[in-house]
Amino acid sequence: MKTIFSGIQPSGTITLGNYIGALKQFVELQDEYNCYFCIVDEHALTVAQDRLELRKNIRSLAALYIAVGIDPNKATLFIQSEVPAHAQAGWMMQCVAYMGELERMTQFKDKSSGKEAVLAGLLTYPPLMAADILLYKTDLVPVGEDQKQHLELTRDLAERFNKKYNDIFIIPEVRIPTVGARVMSLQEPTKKMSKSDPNKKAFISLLDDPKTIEKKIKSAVTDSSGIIKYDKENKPGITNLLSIYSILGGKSIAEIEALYDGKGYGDFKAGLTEVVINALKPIQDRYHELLDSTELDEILDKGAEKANAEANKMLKKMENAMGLGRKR
Ligand code: ATP
Ligand code: LTN
Repeated sequence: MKTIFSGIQPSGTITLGNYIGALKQFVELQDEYNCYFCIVDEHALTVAQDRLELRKNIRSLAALYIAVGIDPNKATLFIQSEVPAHAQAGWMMQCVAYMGELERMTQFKDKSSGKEAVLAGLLTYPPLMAADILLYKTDLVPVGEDQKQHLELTRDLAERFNKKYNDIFIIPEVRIPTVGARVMSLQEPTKKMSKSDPNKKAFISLLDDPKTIEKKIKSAVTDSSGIIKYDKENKPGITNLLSIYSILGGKSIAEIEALYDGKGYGDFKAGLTEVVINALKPIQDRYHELLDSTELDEILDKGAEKANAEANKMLKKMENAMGLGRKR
């Protein structure tokens, strides 16, 4: 069985973007692959966090992974900081990466632009991500479109390490979904939907209640033509809503266009609201059952144990390759 690794930051409640771009594919892949799914809490430290909020978000994300359908008997779910090999290997990968290539990452440029104080970790984040992936001999990394550049860097770093030190890493492939790889902001449909967007109307969180979902969809930015048609260039708002409708409602874009032919945005938005609420209802029910359960702790304990065992093997190989410590 081939191995999959992917991670999500506990930097807020996950959005429809994270669900459609990442989580939904995880669920589909868990039968065919040996999967590691990680709550990358160390990555979340790259921007300011409130410690109580972070703790809450970590647990909430763990419950959501299970609530959307990750089966702990098939996949290994764990928290990054509970597997120290990640931080250790992350440091080693920082010593393989060049400043120039880190400064070229668009996520770094986006998140640092206009900020007075930028944490060093925001720049050195991709080598930690490379470590996450490489520790598990990962073959495939399912992510949304925005992570493609980080994956390319991971491959470069792995190849550089293999050449410079010892040929120990598998070079991972990226897997981007064919539809929904980039769900856009409801307020600025040319920007990706992001859970840390300060404007809460820009995203639908997986835990939003029906009233909130209705309000957010009502206020979603569209255009003035009044026609429900897929057109990325000229109608980015409607196009984004159509994609969400299609993926969550299980209808093709053409079917939805036909359904709302001659109708206005009001009808379309009401239909979409119903689709989103219905898709999220079972997830939210399961989430609330899990959140304070000991079942969730047991899943995370077991996950950390398995991940530690696997990651430590590769960490030893990395230390030996680089000449760290003593030979053991
Ligand atoms: P943040 O706002 O804190 O940067 P984020 O919402 O961008 O967070 P991440 O934790 O960085 O989310 O990403 C988790 C996964 O979700 C990644 O695989 C990422 O590619 C995917 N993803 C994030 N946003 C979107 C989006 N708008 N559309 C599709 N996939 C997305
Ligand atoms: N960088 C990713 C989160 C992330 C990740 C990973 C994704 C950290 N480590 C390893 C896949 C594999 C993000 O910001 N979405």
